[in-house]
Amino acid sequence: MTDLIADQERLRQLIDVFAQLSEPESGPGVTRLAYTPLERDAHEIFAERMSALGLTVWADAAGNTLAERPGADPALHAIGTGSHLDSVPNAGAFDGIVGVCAAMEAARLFVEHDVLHRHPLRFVVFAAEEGARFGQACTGSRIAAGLTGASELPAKRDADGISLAEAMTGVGLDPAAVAGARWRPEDWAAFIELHIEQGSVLETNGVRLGVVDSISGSTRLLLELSGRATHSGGTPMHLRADAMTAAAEVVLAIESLAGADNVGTRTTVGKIEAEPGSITTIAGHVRLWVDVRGTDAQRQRNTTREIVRRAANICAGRGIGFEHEQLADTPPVRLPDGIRDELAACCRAGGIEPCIMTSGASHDAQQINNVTPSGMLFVPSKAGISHDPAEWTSIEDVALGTNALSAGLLRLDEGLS
Ligand code: HGY
Ligand code: MN
Ligand code: MN
Repeated sequence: MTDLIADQERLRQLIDVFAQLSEPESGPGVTRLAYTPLERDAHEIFAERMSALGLTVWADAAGNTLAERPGADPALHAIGTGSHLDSVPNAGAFDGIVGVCAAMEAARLFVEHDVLHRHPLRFVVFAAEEGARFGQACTGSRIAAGLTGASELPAKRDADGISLAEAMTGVGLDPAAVAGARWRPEDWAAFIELHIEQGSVLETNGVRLGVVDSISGSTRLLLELSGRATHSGGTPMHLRADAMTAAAEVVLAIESLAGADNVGTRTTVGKIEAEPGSITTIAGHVRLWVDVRGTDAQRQRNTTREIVRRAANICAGRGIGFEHEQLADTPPVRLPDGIRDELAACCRAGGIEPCIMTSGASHDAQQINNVTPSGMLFVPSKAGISHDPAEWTSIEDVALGTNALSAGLLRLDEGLS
């Protein structure tokens, strides 16, 4: 790794600045959802700090914020790095934030040390990476990659019925203009992202840096089960159309489809809503949100199909109505060996043999890899916890990841034409 050493105290302060931006009265941890004023405030902090370093800063119609430091050879295409600043509800303070803070620290080091680089370097904050609010993950980077267009934005709605398009308009963006936010492959040479692992492989193996060679795909479903709401005391057991007990059987069937072999297919029902939600009324309507992850595209599709088939059969057997909607679908991706090997060499140059690994979580780099060759660096997550206030990574590991990131940018700058 170059002699550019990240400043741990600066990183700690920056992480704390973003961690303060959380919805009031939203409970423990950080809640800064996609396309909310708080997410825009976080992008504004990034923009101000990058402008203060003398970088050119702009935001696109998707709400992605980019900062560029020109290279010595303007004919060369940009090398980018970055991540996201939105969170799931009651999140930790590191998911996405670490990649943005590391990019900001790398930019600062390059400016303060007057580092020369040939390619333009772009530091990026993607909007709306989390799928928690609208079901679709990575909206900002999917728009940049041309995978999500303006026509899809009005249909995706949050729990309050607000559409993606309305939420974007509500924070001053123009959803109708997102085609203009699409990245042109010819403008880019590579993209790399630093992220917390959100699993426990690094910690379990005592390795402080990971290099990602593949990223799991994810499919998200909404299942609607319709029974009959009626009195819980007056209705004998054999005369019920109980949507809740049907849902319980469906949830366990979904879990069983991930299989004991755990080779990379993971199924989760993390959210359930029952109506009318009264202790003395049998549930007449239940909604389940399903998350299917897979490292094998065919198996991910088969698992999703089988979930729908099993759920329909269970409901039919119980006299319960069944409908389903696919909310999102992203295939797994294998990241290019060339970028992977360059990042691994950076880790080794810094004295660390990295763990070459799969990401169970989805990431912006997964989408951006459709535009330009992309790679990822991981730093450990304590006890593998993420999407929870207990999510934590040591500032020493954040700094180590930042050093690998800045070295990676300069190594790619040297090696790419
Ligand atoms: O859900 C995910 O995999 C990521 O945290 N967006
Ligand atoms: Mn993330
Ligand atoms: Mn996340």
